[in-house]
Amino acid sequence: MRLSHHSHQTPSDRYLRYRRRQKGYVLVMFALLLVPLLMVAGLSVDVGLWYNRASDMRKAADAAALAGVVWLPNEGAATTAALAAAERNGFTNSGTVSVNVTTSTVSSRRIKVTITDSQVGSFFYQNLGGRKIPLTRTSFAEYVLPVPMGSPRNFMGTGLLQELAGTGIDNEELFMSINPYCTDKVNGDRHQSGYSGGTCAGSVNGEYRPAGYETYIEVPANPPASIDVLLYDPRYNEDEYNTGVLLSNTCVMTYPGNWIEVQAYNQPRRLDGPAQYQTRVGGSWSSTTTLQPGYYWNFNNNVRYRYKLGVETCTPQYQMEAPIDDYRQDGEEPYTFSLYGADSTPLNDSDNPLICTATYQHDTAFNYGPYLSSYRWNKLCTITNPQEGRYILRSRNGGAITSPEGDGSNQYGVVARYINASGFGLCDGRTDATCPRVFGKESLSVRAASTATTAQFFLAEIAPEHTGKTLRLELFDPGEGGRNLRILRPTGANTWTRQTFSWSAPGVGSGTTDNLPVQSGGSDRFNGKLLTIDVSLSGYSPPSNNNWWKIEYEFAGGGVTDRTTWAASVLGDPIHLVEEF
Ligand SMILES: [Ca+2]
Ligand SMILES: [Ca+2]
Ligand SMILES: [Ca+2]
Ligand SMILES: [Ca+2]
Repeated sequence: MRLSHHSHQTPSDRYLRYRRRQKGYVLVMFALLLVPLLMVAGLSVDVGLWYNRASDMRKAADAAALAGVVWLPNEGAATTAALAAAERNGFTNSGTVSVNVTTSTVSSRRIKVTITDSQVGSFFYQNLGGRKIPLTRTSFAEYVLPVPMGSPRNFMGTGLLQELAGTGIDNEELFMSINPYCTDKVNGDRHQSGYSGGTCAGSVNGEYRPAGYETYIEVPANPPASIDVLLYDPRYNEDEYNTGVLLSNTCVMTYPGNWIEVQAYNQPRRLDGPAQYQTRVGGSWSSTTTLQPGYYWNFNNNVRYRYKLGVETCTPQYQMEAPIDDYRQDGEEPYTFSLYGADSTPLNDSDNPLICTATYQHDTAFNYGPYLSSYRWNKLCTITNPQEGRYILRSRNGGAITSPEGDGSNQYGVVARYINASGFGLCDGRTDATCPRVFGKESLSVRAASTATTAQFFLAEIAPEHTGKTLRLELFDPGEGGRNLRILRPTGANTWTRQTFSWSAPGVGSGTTDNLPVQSGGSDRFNGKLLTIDVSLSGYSPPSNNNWWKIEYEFAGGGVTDRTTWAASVLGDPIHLVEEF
């Protein structure tokens, strides 16, 4: 009996035959698909290569944009720095690669870097008839500068001098100010008080800054001349200074000239200069009096006079110039002012070269005035051949306990004046592009002093590129003796309006308002306290000719006075990549 072939097959045999058929099929299919498979594999390698190349280009463009943007608005320097950064990351303008740097028309602080490689290579695609492909990557970066504070002009802290000097500029009614090291922090100096809780007593002030406060002198492009850096009363001294407005001149004159005797009665004489004058009494001449120049109608033969011929020695009498410093206790603290140059690392303020430094003792002589109706001026130094960029003025107290321990506040001011300027050489950066602006860098220690019941002070410059962000103000120890505090935003060249803000102060409270009372139950709410104010800049669009915000104090009566430290910042990274512009 012949069994069918199939009847002898086991399941295992069938499987093996099936596998043989399949193996052949796979081999055929593999052969058929080999070329497309290789193409796909090759393409995926190419895509990987292109991806890596694009990623490298992106990183280089980002790095170049970030490196270049800090140099704006100096486009030449920005381009140089951006190209150097691109080169460090492997991309230079050569062969098929181009690196292109342009600036924004929207903001002077934005940059665009485009890196293009027109011939990105291929391993497989090209061999199969494809071409090399072009790749382009673009990065945008923005540099948000520290918020300028305190002044839009080339001076800050001149207090009450402007109107005295007849400049036509309203008094600032604001002095820059640094308290002696031992003055209790509760008196308003956030970063130069050594202690909190007493006169060099209590706890160490953890916010003390050994370098002091920083003021920028911002030199514009193509400055027309060297710049004198002038300090108004930098020394700490409560003495009146006995110069100022000339009241009279008491002169001692030497008279070697001959006496002229009058020979007749009622002889008119014209005296062309001061003259000594005597009358005859009996056989001798009387004591001497002085006659001023002018007509004398009734000389007679009992008088004689003579003109001076020698040098006139005069003792001028001046109006005493009132001090601007405040004392509770005389500590004769020295104060040091140091000026650092603009340099090639604008992001790093710690490496700028020292140009000049001076330490003022309580009795250091003034050496520059009269200027702006005051003799209380010292010239720190002259910036010769100034460069575009920000110079840094650091000012600080002695930084050590004095004996006796100084307790008060040292008021001062700063002017940056072109040496060839006419008149007082004052200017406003809002209307004068050549004005070397003087302003506080992020933090400003001041003494407000106004005779008005309500007074406004320049607080901070908030440029339009901050739109959509949050302005943070920190006011330390604001408003003792006052009634209300307000923040004003610009609405025109010389107009402002109240801004609603949210506020908080530890141990005091928080809220939202456009008019913040600084008193509560007869006591000062913010004495020794840090008041933090946040302002939404959503939709912020300042007038083109005025980006300056103000702070307004309303006092119940008398003048506005406040020793305080302000800070302003826009929340967010100072330098960052942006989507586009
Ligand atoms: Ca206080
Ligand atoms: Ca630097
Ligand atoms: Ca002073
Ligand atoms: Ca205060």
